[in-house]
Parts: sequence; C-alpha cells; structure tokens
Amino acid sequence: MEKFGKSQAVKRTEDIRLLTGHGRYIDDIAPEGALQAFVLRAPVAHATITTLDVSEARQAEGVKLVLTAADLDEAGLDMAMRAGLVKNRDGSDAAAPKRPYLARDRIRHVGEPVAFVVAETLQQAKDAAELIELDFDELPVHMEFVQDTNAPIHEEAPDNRAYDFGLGDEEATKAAFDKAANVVRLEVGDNRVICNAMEPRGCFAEFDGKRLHVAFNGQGVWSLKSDLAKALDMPEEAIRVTTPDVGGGFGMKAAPYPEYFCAAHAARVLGQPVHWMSDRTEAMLSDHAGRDLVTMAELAFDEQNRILGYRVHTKSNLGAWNSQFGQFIQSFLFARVLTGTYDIPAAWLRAEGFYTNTTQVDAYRGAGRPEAIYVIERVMDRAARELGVDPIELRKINFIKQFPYETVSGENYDVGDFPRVLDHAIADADVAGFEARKAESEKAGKLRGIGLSYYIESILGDPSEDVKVTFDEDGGATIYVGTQSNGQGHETVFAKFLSDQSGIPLEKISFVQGDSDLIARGGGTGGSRSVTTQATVTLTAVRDMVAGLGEFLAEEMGVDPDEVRFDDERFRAEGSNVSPTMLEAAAMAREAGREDLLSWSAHTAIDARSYPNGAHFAEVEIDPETGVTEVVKYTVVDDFGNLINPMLAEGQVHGGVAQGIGQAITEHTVFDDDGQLLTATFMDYAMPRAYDMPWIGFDVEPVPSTGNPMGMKGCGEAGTVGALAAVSNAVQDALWERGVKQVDMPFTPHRMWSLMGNAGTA
Ligand code: SMO
Repeated sequence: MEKFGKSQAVKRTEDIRLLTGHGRYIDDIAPEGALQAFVLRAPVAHATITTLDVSEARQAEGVKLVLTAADLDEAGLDMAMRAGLVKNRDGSDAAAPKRPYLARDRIRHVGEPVAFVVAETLQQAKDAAELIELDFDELPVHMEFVQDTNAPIHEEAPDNRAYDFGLGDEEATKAAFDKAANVVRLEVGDNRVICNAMEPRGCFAEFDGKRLHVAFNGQGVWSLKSDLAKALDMPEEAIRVTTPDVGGGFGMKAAPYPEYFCAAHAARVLGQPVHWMSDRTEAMLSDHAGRDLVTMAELAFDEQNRILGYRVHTKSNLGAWNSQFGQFIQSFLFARVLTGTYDIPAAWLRAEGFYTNTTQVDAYRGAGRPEAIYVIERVMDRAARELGVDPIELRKINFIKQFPYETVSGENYDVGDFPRVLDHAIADADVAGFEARKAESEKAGKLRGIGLSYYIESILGDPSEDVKVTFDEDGGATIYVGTQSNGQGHETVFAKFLSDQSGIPLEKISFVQGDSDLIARGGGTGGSRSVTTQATVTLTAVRDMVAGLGEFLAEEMGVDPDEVRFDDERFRAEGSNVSPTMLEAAAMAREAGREDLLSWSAHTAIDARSYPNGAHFAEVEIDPETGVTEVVKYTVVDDFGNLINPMLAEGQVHGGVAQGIGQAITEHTVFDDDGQLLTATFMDYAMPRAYDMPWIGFDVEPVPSTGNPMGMKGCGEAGTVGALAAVSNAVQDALWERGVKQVDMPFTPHRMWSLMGNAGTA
C-alpha cells in the first residue's frame, strides 16, 4: 500500500473563510464581557526605578487589578522566562540573567513591560495606567555591539557581552589562510527588522476555579503550557492552551512573552476572563525583532580558485535580555550552514552576542540560516569580482559534489545536486539575456545589476510530531495535528495528505489544531519542520489504521489478515465480494462495538533533518537621480525534494522572497542614541508593498531527501534565506563599475543616493 505523495496543487480550503473575513482570530474569540488588560511600558531605555506607585490606578474607575513585579513576586510566580543558552568557546557558560515578566527595579529597553492593568474596558485600563507614578534615574544607554563596562545592562555581563561562541578549527583555518594564493575579505551588515505580523500578538485567559485556559496566537501550544505550569506552579493537567487562526508568526510568535503569564495570573486571581491585545506600535516595541548583526568574513583561495579556508567573526545584538532562542540564532544556528553549499576543508566561526538597551532579537524566518547564507553568498560574490572569475563559475568550482558530505559544523548533507539546480536557474533567469536588458535600462537612465545567491538550509528542531485521526459518529473523520498554521495552509495540506493516503474524501475530513486538550503532544510550527514531520507521522497513523482495520475486516470476511489488501482506496481480499472504503470499514467497526478501532494516534521521532537548497537570481534597477532601487526580475529554482502541494510551496517561496526583499529594500529599524525607536509606526517603518514585488519565477529540481519516507525537504523559510544575498549582490553589481565597493542593506533611496554621492559620481 505504498502510496506516496501525489503532488497535487489543491487550492486552500481555508481561503474562502480567511479571505471573506470569517477567520477567527484571538480578538474574535475572546469571551464576551472579558476584562481588558493594558500594559504600561518603559518610556526610556535604561534607568533605575525609584518610584512605582500604582495605588491611585488601583482606585480608578473600572479597575480590577494592577500588577507590578512586586505583586508577582509576592504571589510566588517563578518569573524567570525560558531562554536557551550557549557555551562560550572556552567552555564556560554564557550570561544568564533572569528575565522577569515585569520590570523589577530596573528598566532595560523602551517598551519593557512595567505594570499590567486590568479593567472592565480597555479605555479604563489605559486611563488608570496614566495614574501610575513611575519615577526613575536614567542610566547610560548602551546601543553598540561592543564590550563596554561603562554601561552594564546586567550584573551577569559586566561588559555587556553575553557569549563568545566558537565553532570549527581555528588553527587549521589559520594554516589554510597562511598558504592561500588569494584572500578575500568583506564586512557585511545584516540590518535589524521588525517582524510586523499582520495580526499583532494577543491572548486571553480564563479560570473556572480548577482549570486555567490560555488562548494565544502562537506557533504551538505545548511549550507555553509547560511554561505556564512552571510559572504558576500548577499541574500541567490543570492547564489548557489553545490557538485559533493566526495572522502570521514568522518565528516571532514562537516565543513565550510576559503578557501571557500576566493575563493568566490575573484571570486566576480574579476568576474572570482577561483579554490582552497588542496594538501596532506596542508590537514594534515589544515583539522580538530579527537579524541585527555585523560580520567580518574572509575566504582563502588556492591558485585554481578553490576555497581553502573560511573565517567568520560575527557580532550580534541580543537586545536587553536573552529571549527564547536569542543566544542560539547567530551562533549555533548560524553555524549549521556556515559554509553553505561549498566544499570548505577548514572553517572557523567566532560569534559574539551583546546586550543592548533594545528589544530582544529572536527567531525571524530562517533564524540564523539566512544570516549565515547572507554572509557566505556576499563574500563569494566579492571573491568572484576580486579574482576576476564569473560568479557562477566560482560557485561551480567550489560546490560540494560528493554526497553524503559532512560539513565543518557537523551537518551531514545526505543528497544534493547543486550544479543541476543552478543550471536550471540560469536558464529560467535568462542570464544570457542580461546584457541586453542592462542596455535597455541604461537607455532609460537606470543602473541595472544581477545577483546570484545559492542557499542551503538545515532543517533542525524537535524531530518528533504527533497526530490523531478519529472516525466520527457523523460518518466522517477528524485529523488532529501538533503543528500550528500561522496562515500557511496546514488545514488544506494535512487534510489532503490524509485523504490521499487513506482514500477518505477530503470533504469528509475535519481539521483540528492548536488545542492542548485534544492531542497529547506536538512540536508546533517553526524551522520549516511542519510538512516533513506532520506528513511523516500521518503516514504512520494511516499504516496503523490500515493494519488494524484490515485485521478486523479479515474476521468479517472470513480470511487471514494477511490476505486483506488496501489499494485503490478500498480494502479487498481474494474470494470476498466485500470491499469497504476506509470510512465504511470504520462504520463496520463502530457497529461491531470496536471503539478501539475508531481513534488512531501516532508519534514519530524521525531525524527529519533535510537540506533544501536552491538558486536565486535577482535583477535590480537603480535610479541614480532618486536613489530608488527596484527589484525588476526574480527567479528561483529550488530543490525541495518531493512536494506534497507544489502550489503552496510556491506560495511559501513568494512570501519568503517578499520578506527578503522587504529587508533588503524598504525595512529599516532606527533607534536614536537614547534607545528610542524612531520607526515605531508604519509611517516610519516601510513594509514592502505589492508594487515593490516583481513577478517571481519559480521551479523545482527535486533531489529527494533520504531523511524521511516521503523524501521531502522543508520549504517554509527558504525564500527568505536565498533572497537577501541575491538582491544585495545585484545592487553591488549595479554599483561596482561606479566605484561603490561596500553596500549594506537596506537599500533605501537615501542610502543609495549617498552611496553614489560618496563615490563621487552622482
Ligand atoms: S524563524 Mo521560525 O518559526 O524557525
């Protein structure tokens, strides 16, 4: 009954609902009459709190509760937010200051939560927050990614450095550089971006005297459930966490945030539902940001332009506190694909993370992998220019060609065919026609450049996932998944996958996600893991179901169990004229009182690691008069292994590329020297618009992964991973002849104009 992916581009069943305004988001499902919460946030970046007096606010009209750190301490909450820590290269531990839900004695970034006000209406909560007396002594503000003992943010890190991580072989890399014929160096900046999910964060909490229910718009319910149990000192069984429709997550919504704990505690204290919803500026101040690092990268080449060694020193901004994955992203996860798709015998990564008086930086579509690929693809491009080799040729010379291949960071690339994928992209992008297009652009007074980026991703994360399939009284089936759609189309993909594998008609399948009471476990969504893990575990459940129902049917048919086959969507046995479908077989089992055959749970722990990779070609046009940069042509060819819904994979690539173009061209996060965010509204922070997007050509060149039975590779983040360097290399190409040799995102009109001006030619 092997019946693997059918590669059908079914349209998204959830789209009618979502596109006609019938999505049910957190704000739509908060209980009628819930109390409303408002968070008083720090107005300055760094200060010692001298007075925090909430007595007047507590007396204000409609106010039910005002929480400060002192109240949470008094209530015995364990206020240490979960944060992954890395080891320093000398073996010691990274700094681990304990981040409270509400600022305790000290303010460390603008927007840090200080008090949580709960009232009958939101306006009352806001009015009461105005009555809170907050006084402080300002401290020197630290904004640079450097060691500095003058403005320490945490006692645990007196020089503001959180970690000094190392990976690879420093000595061997040095030896490689010593014998190099050529060395190419480039400093690369990776600008800070604000996630700006379409739906800001929000939650509500309710407590019935026994059980606590917290609903929030996250990327998975189980980790928050265990965090809440620990923080509130409640047994896990007493907590239910749910997630409704979610309007975008992108890694930012994967983390626990203080407001969820405050709302939960408030609901427990008050015995009434408490609802909190972020507004847009609040989101820009308090959601985890992305990227924000600078890297010095060096490549050593031999006479034949083969890479001998790669040395990288990156310095990244963690914000004011360690967040969930903050320390991991620009160190451990960066290291995963440090050397990209190239055969590099010796490499050394040094990654330092610094605290600054800014909002935390955490996962943002790709989490460390886009950052690493950005660096290697930028410096490869620079190397091609300095060595006088075609950038395509230089990549082909250095591509890994033998598989499996173990990288210096310990990744085991199982399969791949990078030259084949690149050749396909060269044809699709019509690289041969570039000079003619450039001449056309020049006629119109524009500079044109082309840029290539060849990315690889390493799909990591918890390899286990859960599924449950039930046969229901109404004659249909329900699939309960452990992953969580943030808008990617899981409802379609996983129901369709079950349908393809089991023959159950799609319209008979209901879909359930995001409820910790309805499925035992689940890893949630992140790191491009969902399709690989969820499809694999569903396959297991279907196999169990076929075996279990087959055995039952054998009795009914009067044959041996091994004579029952399941193919062409029916159970059959030689000599029997009974040939039920899966749903008919389940109905027979129900009739026979075999409840045990009506619910199928499976848990799979595969090493779901896979290595999606592909080529991006971007072409930009720059107007030297205005400095406006437009991405005018874009082509992607990906190796995603086998796809189960190519249309949705293409949608993921489009969205990912759009996110990358946004970072490269329009998005710019600006703080002033005092740590005030100057780009805290959409008037000042430019998200990419539809008209900033070119048509994106997309095709695939599949080399199936050996890491999972379906041969799939994760595709959710790949578009972003490839896009940053493709666009930047295109901009560099356009400006190189004008003498501009250092370009850094974002390529806003102002920056471009001054770059060209500085080169003395504009
Ligand atoms: S940045 Mo993602 O949710 O791994």
